[in-house]
Amino acid sequence: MPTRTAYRTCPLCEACCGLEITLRREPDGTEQVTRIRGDRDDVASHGFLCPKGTTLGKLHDDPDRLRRPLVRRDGVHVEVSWDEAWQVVADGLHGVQARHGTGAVGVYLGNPTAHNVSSMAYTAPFVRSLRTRQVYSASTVDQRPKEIAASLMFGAFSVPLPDVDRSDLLVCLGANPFDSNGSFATAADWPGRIEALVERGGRFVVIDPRRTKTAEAATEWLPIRPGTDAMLLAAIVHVLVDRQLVTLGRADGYVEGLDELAAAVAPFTPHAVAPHTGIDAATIEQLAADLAATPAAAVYGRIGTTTQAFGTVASWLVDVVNILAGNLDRPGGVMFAKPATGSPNTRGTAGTGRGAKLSERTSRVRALPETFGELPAATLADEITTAGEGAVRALITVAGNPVLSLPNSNKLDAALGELEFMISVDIYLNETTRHADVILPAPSALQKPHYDIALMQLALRNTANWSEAVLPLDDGQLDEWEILGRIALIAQGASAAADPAEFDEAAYGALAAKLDEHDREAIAASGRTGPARIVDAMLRTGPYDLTLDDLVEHPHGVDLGELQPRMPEVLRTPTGKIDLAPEVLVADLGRAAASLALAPERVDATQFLLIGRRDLRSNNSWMHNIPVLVKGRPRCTLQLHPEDAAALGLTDGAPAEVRSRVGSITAPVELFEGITPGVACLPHGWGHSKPGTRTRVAAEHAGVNTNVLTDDEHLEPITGTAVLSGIPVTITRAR
Ligand SMILES: Nc1nc2c(c(=O)[nH]1)N[C@H]1C(S)=C(S)[C@@H](COP(=O)(O)OP(=O)(O)OC[C@H]3O[C@@H](n4cnc5c(=O)[nH]c(N)nc54)[C@H](O)[C@@H]3O)O[C@H]1N2
Ligand SMILES: Nc1nc2c(c(=O)[nH]1)N[C@H]1C(S)=C(S)[C@@H](COP(=O)(O)OP(=O)(O)OC[C@H]3O[C@@H](n4cnc5c(=O)[nH]c(N)nc54)[C@H](O)[C@@H]3O)O[C@H]1N2
Ligand code: SF4
Ligand SMILES: [Mo]
Repeated sequence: MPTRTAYRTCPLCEACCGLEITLRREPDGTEQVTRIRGDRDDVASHGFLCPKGTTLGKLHDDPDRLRRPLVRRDGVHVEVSWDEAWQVVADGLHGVQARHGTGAVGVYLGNPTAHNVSSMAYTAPFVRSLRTRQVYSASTVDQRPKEIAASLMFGAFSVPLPDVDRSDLLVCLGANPFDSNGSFATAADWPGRIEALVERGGRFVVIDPRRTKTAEAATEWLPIRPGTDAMLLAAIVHVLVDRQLVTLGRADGYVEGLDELAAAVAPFTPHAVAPHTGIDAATIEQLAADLAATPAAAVYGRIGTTTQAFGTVASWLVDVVNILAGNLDRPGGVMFAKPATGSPNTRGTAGTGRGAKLSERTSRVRALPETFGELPAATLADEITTAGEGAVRALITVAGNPVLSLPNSNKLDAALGELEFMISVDIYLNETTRHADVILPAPSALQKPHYDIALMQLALRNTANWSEAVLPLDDGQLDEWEILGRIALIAQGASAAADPAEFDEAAYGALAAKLDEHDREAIAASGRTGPARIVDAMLRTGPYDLTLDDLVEHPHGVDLGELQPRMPEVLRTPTGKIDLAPEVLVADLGRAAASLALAPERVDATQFLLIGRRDLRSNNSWMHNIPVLVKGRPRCTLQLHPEDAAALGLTDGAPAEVRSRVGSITAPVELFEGITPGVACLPHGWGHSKPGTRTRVAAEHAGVNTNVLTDDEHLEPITGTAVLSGIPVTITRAR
C-alpha cells in the first residue's frame, strides 16, 4: 500500500514538538496513520518527542472520540445530525438570552484552546460575540499570577524566559519539566538541555517539596515547604539589597521603585524565612550571592509558584531577583521572545505604552477580581447557583473539563446540573460534557491546521512553524473555528444555519485594516480563508519579513535564531521603565510579612499539606482514554514519606482517606522517600468514574479526583487564581 509522510507540530503540550507522521492509503481511499516519530529536521525540537506525541493517530482512531454531535434526550446523549444539533444550539441560546439577557450566558475556555490555531485566531471575537461578562478559562487555575505580575512590571504581557541553553546557573522553582515538558518556557527536550548545562560545568538548582525527575537531574535539590516561595524570594532580594550585590546590567537606567522594594523586603531576613520555608538561612544567603556572582544565571518559576496563596508576589519576585542580579535580557539569564505573529510587546510604540492596570471590575457573587476580561474559574459554581440579575443560566465550554480541573469540583459538578442550557465543544463525552444539552465535536488534532500563536510568545528560541491538516474533515463535519464562528453568529441573533464565513470575514477585517495595500492584495490572491488567512495577516504585520507561503515552503519550520536582547524596546510602561514595586504587589507582600511572626507548626501526624504532580503519560484530564498511556501500575496514588505513613499505620498500596475542608477521597498510598515529611502528593486529572460518560478506557483506570479536596474559597487575592498546592488535609487509614 502506498504511504506518505506528513509533518505537524504536536498540540498536546508547550514543547511544540515537530512530528513526522507516516500514513498508509487504504483500499477504500482513506488514510491510516501507521507511525509517528519525532521530526529530526524540525528547527525547534530536532526529533525530540514524548510518549504522548506518538499517540495522535490513536487519539484520532479512538472509537470513543466523538465524530457526530450529541444531544441529550431524556437524560441520555444520542447522536444527531449537524443540522439538528445546530437547531438545538440556536433554540437553547436564544431562549436563555430572551429570558435572562445575553449576560446570562457564560463561557469556559479550557487548556487545549491555547494549543489550537482555530481557537487562538478567534478567541477575542468569539468571546465578544457573546456580550457577557461571565467569561472563564483555565488560566485562573494556572498561570494568571505570572501574566499579571509581568504586565504590571513591564507594561504589557511580557514574560522573561530562562535562557537555559546559555545559562551557567539555573534555579527552578515549582516546575517539573522532565514530566511536564516545560511550561512558560517553550522548548523541547528539557532532559537534554539540562544534561548539556551540567556537562558544561553549570549548576541546576531545583526547589520543590518533592524530589521530582527534574530534581534528580539537578546538581542541588532544595525541598521547600509548599506555599512559601514568595518568602524565599523576598529573602533573596533582601540579601541582594542588604549586601549591596545589586547590579542591574541591561536594566540599568530602566528601573524604578528600588527603594520601595528594598523597604518591602526588609522584614524578610534569611533567618526570619528559614523556619517557614524549611531552607536554612546560610543556603538562602549563598544562593543569593551565587545568583549575583554568576555571569549568566536565571531563576525560573512555574505552576508550583503560581497556584499558591502568594502566587502573584512569587511570580513578581522571580523577575525582581533576575533583574537585581543583573540577569535580565542577557544571554544565559532571562530574555524575551519575539514571536513571528507578534505579541503585545512587539506592537505599538517601542519602549513605551499605556502600561497595565488591574481592572476595577469584580465578580457578581463574591466580588473577586476580573483579570484580562475573565473572572476566577473558582467562582463559576457560585455564579450559576446564586440567583439574581447576571447569574449564569447557560454555559458554553470549549475544550475544557472543569468538573475535573476546578477546585471543589463536586460543587461545580452539581452546579452544572442546575443550568438551563449547556453547549460543549469537545471531542469526548466526559465528566463535564455529560452535563451538556448539545456536544459539538471538534475535529481531531490531525484534521486541523496548526500554528502556535500563543506559545511562541514563550519560546526559548524564535521559530515559526505552520502545519497543514494531515487528514481531511469527515463528511459534513465543521472545522473547530467554524463551530465557534457559528455559535458566535447565533449568539448575535443569527439562525441555526448561519454561515461561519461571515464571522471569519469580520475577524479578518479587523486585521486587514493594519495591512498595507500589497499584503492585502497578496492575501486576497491566495484565496485563503479561516485561520490560514489570519495567521498570514499576523505574520505580515509581525516583526519579521515573513508570509504564510514562506512557512508552507518549510514544513520543518523556519528558524529565526536564538533570543536577542530586547531592552528597552520591549517595555510598554508609560514611563518607559520597569516597575520594580507595583503597589498592589508590595501590599500583598505585606500580608506575607505579617505571617512571618507565626512559625508553622504541625499539630499531629494526620495533618498534611497536599500538593499535585504531573506524569509524562498524562495530559491534565483527557489523555486517559488511550490504552498505551494508562497501562501498567495505577498512577493516581497518594505519595507519602515512609515515616509519615508508618506513623499512620499505612503501608504501600493501603487505602488512605484524605479529607479537606470541602471534601474527602480515598486513594492508595505509594511510599516515596523523596517527598518532604508532612507533605502528601496526589496527581490531578483523574476521577473518571462519573455516570453518563463515554470514555471506556479511562473508566477502567478511573483514579480519584484531587479537586474534590481543593478549596474554591482559597484563592490568591490579586488574580483570584485557585490555590491548588499546599492544601491542608487530614490523612487517616480508610475504614
Ligand atoms: N488540583 C489541580 N488542578 C489543576 C491543576 C493542577 O496542577 N492541580 N492544573 C490546572 C491547569 S495548569 C490547567 S491548564 C487546567 C486544565 O483544565 P481544563 O482545560 O478544564 O481541562 P483539560 O483536562 O485540559 O480538558 C481539556 C478538554 O478539552 C477536550 N479536548 C481535547 N482536545 C480538544 C480539541 O482539539 N478541541 C476541543 N474543542 N476539545 C478538545 C478534552 O476532551 C477535555 O474535555 O487544570 C487545572 N487544574
Ligand atoms: N505530562 C504532562 N505534561 C503537562 C501537563 C500534564 O498534565 N501532563 N500539563 C500541562 C500544563 S496545563 C501545564 S500548566 C504545565 C505545568 O508544568 P509544570 O509547572 O512543570 O508543572 P508540574 O509538573 O505540575 O510541576 C510543578 C512542581 O511544583 C511543585 N510544587 C508544588 N507546590 C510547590 C510550592 O509551593 N513551591 C515549589 N517551589 N514547588 C511546588 C510540585 O511538586 C511539582 O513538581 O504542564 C503541561 N505539561
Ligand atoms: S513533549 Fe510530548 S506532548 Fe509535548 S509537544 Fe512534545 S510530543 Fe507532544
Ligand atoms: Mo495549565
